[in-house]
Amino acid sequence: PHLRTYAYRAQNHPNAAARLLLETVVRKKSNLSVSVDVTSADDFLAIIDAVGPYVCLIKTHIDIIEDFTPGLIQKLQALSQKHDFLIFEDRKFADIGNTVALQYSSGVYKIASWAHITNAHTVPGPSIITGLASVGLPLGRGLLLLAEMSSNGSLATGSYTEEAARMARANPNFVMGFIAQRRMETVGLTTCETAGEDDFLVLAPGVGLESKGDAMGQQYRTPREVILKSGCDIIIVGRGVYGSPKNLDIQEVRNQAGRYRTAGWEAYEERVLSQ
Ligand code: UP6
Repeated sequence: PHLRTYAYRAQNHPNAAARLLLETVVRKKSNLSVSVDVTSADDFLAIIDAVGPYVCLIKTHIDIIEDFTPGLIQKLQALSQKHDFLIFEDRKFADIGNTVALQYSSGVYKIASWAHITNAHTVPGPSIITGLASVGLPLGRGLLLLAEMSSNGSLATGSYTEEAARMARANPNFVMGFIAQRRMETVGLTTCETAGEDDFLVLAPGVGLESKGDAMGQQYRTPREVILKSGCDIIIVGRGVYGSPKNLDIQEVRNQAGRYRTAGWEAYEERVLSQ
């Protein structure tokens, strides 16, 4: 699927949130998702307003905001309308089906009511998908499975990654793709199986143009390595765009978002043309 255009894939995807995301990518010529990992609501909104024109998707960790109020979600949704992007809450669910259904629908954050996309670890097994789908599928939401992680020493490798790929293939209506570092179509297939027609989007974190990593095990690759060489679909960039939240320079945030958007899009065009 990654050899096809985003526009073609938008027309054929079985998941509603994936279709919306691919349509947004095409409209905005952007495969950039900015991860807004700051703890103040004002900084959160200022960064999103600045990068909004350059992104297809804003990724949140809503539980790190110190001064969260439900009004923040209304402001986030207003920015999503203003700038035409989707919202991905990077919740990384990891419990039994009944518990994740409650965590997804209820509590302070009511994630399912505003996040088009969320994600889950596969460690509990397929029942985590059943639990989340019971809430998200009727709302037209999409789920990403964490098949790999960008951090050094990650245990999500080998047969764990293969099982994640199989779990997605068994649930292609709600599972729209993966958090991973490469394509997953052929991962975990037995020798007599061939890759099906399923189109799973691969969203890749661990992307930076300058730095190779941080002091806590994060590892970065360039947009070109991620999109062109590894065949991923969306680059997720956090600190590469906004630097240190301690000295936010909004004009610089805007410039960096533009720079990552261009790098991601040129790598995609090169990928499509190379076929
Ligand atoms: N993230 C990773 N690696 C993964 C999965 N998720 O970095 O395998 C998330 C982090 C963070 C963002 O939780 O929100 O992506 C990366 O931020 P950074 O670009 O500032 O390193």
